[in-house]
Amino acid sequence: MNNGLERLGYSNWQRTVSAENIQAGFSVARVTEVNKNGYVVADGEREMPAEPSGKFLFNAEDGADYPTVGDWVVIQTVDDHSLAVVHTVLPRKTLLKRKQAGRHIEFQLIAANIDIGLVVQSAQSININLLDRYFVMLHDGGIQPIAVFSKVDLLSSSELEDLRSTLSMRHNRYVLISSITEKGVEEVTNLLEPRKTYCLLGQSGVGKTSLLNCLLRTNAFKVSEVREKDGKGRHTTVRRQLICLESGGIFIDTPGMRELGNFDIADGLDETFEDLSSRAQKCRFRDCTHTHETGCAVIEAVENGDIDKSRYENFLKLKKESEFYEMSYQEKRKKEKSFGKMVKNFKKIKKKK
Ligand SMILES: Nc1nc2c(ncn2[C@@H]2O[C@H](COP(=O)(O)OP(=O)(O)OP(=O)(O)O)[C@@H](O)[C@H]2O)c(=O)[nH]1
Ligand SMILES: [Mg+2]
Ligand SMILES: [Zn+2]
Repeated sequence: MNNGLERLGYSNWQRTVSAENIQAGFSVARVTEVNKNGYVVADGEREMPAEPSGKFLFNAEDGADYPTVGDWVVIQTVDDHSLAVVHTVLPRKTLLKRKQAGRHIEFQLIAANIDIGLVVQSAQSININLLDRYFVMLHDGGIQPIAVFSKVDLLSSSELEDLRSTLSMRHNRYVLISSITEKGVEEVTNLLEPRKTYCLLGQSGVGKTSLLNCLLRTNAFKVSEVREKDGKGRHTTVRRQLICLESGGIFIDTPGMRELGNFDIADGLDETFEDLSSRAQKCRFRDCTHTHETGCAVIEAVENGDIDKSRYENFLKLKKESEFYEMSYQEKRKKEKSFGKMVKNFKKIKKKK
């Protein structure tokens, strides 16, 4: 195997699971970019545009079959390496996707073969519940999450202290950074492991690309102001791209997501809310929903202040949502109305308390 592929993150695991898919005359490459015209792949020596073979297109059944950034693919190069034809997407170690609501439940692929997800939020407007959603999504996909709070240069020292104490109530791993003063950037650099793939996630304008530029020590990638008035701020990063750092870490920058969409998250829930799920084992009833039951160890912990109330509420919300999306589309349609009612009732109960 060539060293170039290793530098792009080709691991022993990948090599083992891919062996039977690679025939003589074909080679392996990684998808480094998805843009509106197609793909770009890298084989460790060169980068080239790529397109799926006719057979590939014929066999692809849904969106998840197509290559996404971070994928390892089997290619054949043509015209003296000026183009790669993609024949197969190799088995994925992890896949980051979100569900799009619609007639059929469809997935939008975000990136593949990510080891660590960096969820970026501006320290000025932290949304812990949204952060929990990202963590659940990442855990569910077998990806290790780290929270990055950016733009700390915009906080006063007392605001920074408040932020630290809010975060101490949570169980998330986090870093505070500023791409302007470079505070915390070294901490991020020290976290990075060579040949591991990192993905920058988070809403538009939070400073994902700015952080990447800091890590790269360049201004290679375009960043721009958020349009404050309507909060819409065009997406500056419009392609998903994979970039290798000198330190050996591999980064995928993504366009900001305005919404996370809905996702199937049962497994990720337990990991993200490990403090709650470990208590839940002490509930009197095995099928305890932790909403009203007597002998519920979770409610008890919330009441005596061991578990943050808003954290508990977000857990319940995400749990309901995950159960809801496990149902088939037909069932979903039927239950849509009663689900709405349920949420309303839940809110009423909360108000009464
Ligand atoms: N004060 C301050 N501004 C920052 C910092 N990081 C980024 N910004 C600014 O925030 C704006 C958006 O930054 P980007 O890096 O383009 O944000 P992004 O998350 O990549 O946005 P999309 O590509 O649209 O998803 C730019 O004007 C940056 O200069 C920071 O640490 N401090
Ligand atoms: Mg960007
Ligand atoms: Zn319980």
